[in-house]
Amino acid sequence: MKPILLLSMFMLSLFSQQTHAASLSVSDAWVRATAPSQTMTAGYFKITNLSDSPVTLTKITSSEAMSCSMHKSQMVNGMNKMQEMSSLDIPAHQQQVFQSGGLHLMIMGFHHPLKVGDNFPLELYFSNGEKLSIDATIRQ
Ligand SMILES: [Cu+2]
Repeated sequence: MKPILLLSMFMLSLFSQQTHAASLSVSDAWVRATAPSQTMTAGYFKITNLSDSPVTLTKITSSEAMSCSMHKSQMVNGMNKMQEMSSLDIPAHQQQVFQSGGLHLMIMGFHHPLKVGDNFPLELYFSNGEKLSIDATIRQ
């Protein structure tokens, strides 16, 4: 094999190691669009812990809103109740799904009405020091 080819393969393997170094991945992130007078909305996504250790999601923020809090909807005595969660554990090689009727992100104090098709930036902070910046799609 020619040295130049070996070198480029080495560089390629270095690159792919780096892109897979993050132990967490977020997919299918979206936020519900709002009417002009609406003051809160919800966000949903799937989060996967690709690592061999449990990781805790400790905080979510957005540059476009005053507050983002993690909530869990539960049926209590036939009534739908929301409970605020200060953090969320993600076991090793497991996924947590934020979806309608379960875990969700409650977003309050956004600066503009959220329009379908726009993006909504979110920052997720984790107990292992990792931080993920994502763009959620705004949908109806
Ligand atoms: Cu809620």
